[in-house]
Amino acid sequence: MVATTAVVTLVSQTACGATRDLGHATPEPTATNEHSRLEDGMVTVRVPGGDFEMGSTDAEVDQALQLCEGAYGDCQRDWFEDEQPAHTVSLDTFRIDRTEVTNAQFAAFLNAQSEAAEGDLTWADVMVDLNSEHCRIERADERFRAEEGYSDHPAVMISWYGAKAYCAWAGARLPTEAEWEYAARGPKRSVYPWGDAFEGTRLNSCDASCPFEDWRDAAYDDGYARTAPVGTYPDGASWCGVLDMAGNVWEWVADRYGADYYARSPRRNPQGPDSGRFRVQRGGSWTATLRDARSARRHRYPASWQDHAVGFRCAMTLRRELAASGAPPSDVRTAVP
Ligand SMILES: [Ca+2]
Ligand SMILES: [Ca+2]
Repeated sequence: MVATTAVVTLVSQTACGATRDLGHATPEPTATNEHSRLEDGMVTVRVPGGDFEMGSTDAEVDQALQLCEGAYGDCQRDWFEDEQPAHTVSLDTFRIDRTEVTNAQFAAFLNAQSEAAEGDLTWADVMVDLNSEHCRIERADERFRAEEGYSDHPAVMISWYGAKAYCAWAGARLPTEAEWEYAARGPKRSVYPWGDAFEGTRLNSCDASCPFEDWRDAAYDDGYARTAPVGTYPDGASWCGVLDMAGNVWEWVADRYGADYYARSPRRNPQGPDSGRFRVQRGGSWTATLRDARSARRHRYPASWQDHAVGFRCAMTLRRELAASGAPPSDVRTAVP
């Protein structure tokens, strides 16, 4: 394990939402920094805290249903009703990874672990299914490495436990469900990270080349039948420059899934229900289409699930917020500025 936590190097400065015209309502520009995390080289983006309406209104659920009916037929309104009620959430400033975690990064994490056994399983087996044909991390000479040509593709076949352990190793944590949605939609609540209309060239979804004939969208060619290298679609950036929030791979977040949680969620920094065997994923993937790429869409699997369309990214608490939370001074000193 790496003892140093959250030490970052300043690599560039941009104005949040000010460097690109996405054709949708962009919040007032707020100064932000992009940092490269020492532990894994991941670029993180500062997301300024604030209030936003999380989830979907009745009208937005109706729109989601119409969208689904138009694309597929036979859709049900209750598929989207766990996005209700829309409710105000107040978030502290945080950092989130600009892209999904890659095979090369996850392989480096595995190489840093000791090989403690968990019954018949190694610790690596608990985190990632290396035997799956979909897993592009291989083992050679007692080392883990990305398969040739897949270093910069998102890591998949990772359980929620693997995602959580990776983020801890990197001096970070999984984003909460509220943080994820805020980083994707912003205070103006766009339907997709780039705006309110689906555009199949701004993400890697189940396009014309997708192997799933029953639901692929032949209207678009996004260039990838399966996963794409992270950051392939800069035009799909969210309001604060976060990439791949729609498509490529679904992303584990920290929260347990609660279909009715939005009705009782605390306003400030909600963390999800205290119990429940499912954890949430967000954002759709290369196996999914416009229905699942909506940034309010919620998906869930058991925490041990390992899937060819599910990966993750990490988030980080800032020093100022840690100090306000009453964290030990040692934690605060090593947090991100
Ligand atoms: Ca695709
Ligand atoms: Ca994604």
